[in-house]
Amino acid sequence: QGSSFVRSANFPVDEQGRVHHVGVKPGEVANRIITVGESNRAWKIAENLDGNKEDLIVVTSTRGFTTITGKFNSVPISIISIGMGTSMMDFFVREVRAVVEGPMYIVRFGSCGSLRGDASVGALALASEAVGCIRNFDYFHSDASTEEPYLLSKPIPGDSEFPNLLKELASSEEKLFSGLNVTADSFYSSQGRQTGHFRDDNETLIAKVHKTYPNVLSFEMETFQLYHLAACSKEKSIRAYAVHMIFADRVNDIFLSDDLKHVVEPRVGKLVLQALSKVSL
Ligand code: R1P
Repeated sequence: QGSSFVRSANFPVDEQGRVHHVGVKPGEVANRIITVGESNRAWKIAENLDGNKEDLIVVTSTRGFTTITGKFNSVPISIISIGMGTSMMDFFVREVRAVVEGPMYIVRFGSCGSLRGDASVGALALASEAVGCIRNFDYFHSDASTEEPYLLSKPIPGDSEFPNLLKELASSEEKLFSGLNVTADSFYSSQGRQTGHFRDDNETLIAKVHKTYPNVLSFEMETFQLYHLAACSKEKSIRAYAVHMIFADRVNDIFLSDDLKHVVEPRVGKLVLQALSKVSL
């Protein structure tokens, strides 16, 4: 005997109103959200929430999303880990928008590579604006292609309220840099990494990025999708910003040590919570 509940193919939710991939339903997500890549990072930030772990609403989905909702200094906040890439950001923003009422403020707290020699590992890269960088599949279709192997979009700005609050609240310990973020559709080819095994034709990509956008600061894999969807949200119901810990110094070829990560991540996670709890909604 099947259930009489009919699930729409257009925007599937289950009998309880849970969205198909993130797995949350109305009432389980706050209007202020910190999104991260790793569930470990989400739990570290959640340690700062009011009360005990048992007071939190926690939803884990089989598609790799973890949502933790509670309060920080009595302000409702959700921390959501989404994994990696623009597809996961798209699932997250669209499905969570569908279950939250009213205006939303989404802050991505991620990691990135730095394209500026003075902004090295352990520092913070604020994404004042973001562009998309995609592998141009048609270029690789034929050897005689006249196309460019990688395409860069136009920039989209982040909201200004969160970074101003973050700068006000940050201690002198934080090394803050602000600049353009490039959101790539691969950790490897479209971030100019040389890996062998595949034809990537990306040897000049980083130089092209610098030439096109002299204020470039960071490379990562989600922020442009977040800024793009915020800009396309009807009645501008979503405002968004991204702050990244620099894990990879691409200029000097240095990767963050685990020891430094374990110091920076919880410290900045708390700072992000403090700033997000103060944004106007
Ligand atoms: C790649 O290692 C991942 O790390 C960065 C990239 O954007 C990509 O998701 O961000 P997160 O640390 O937030 O996952």
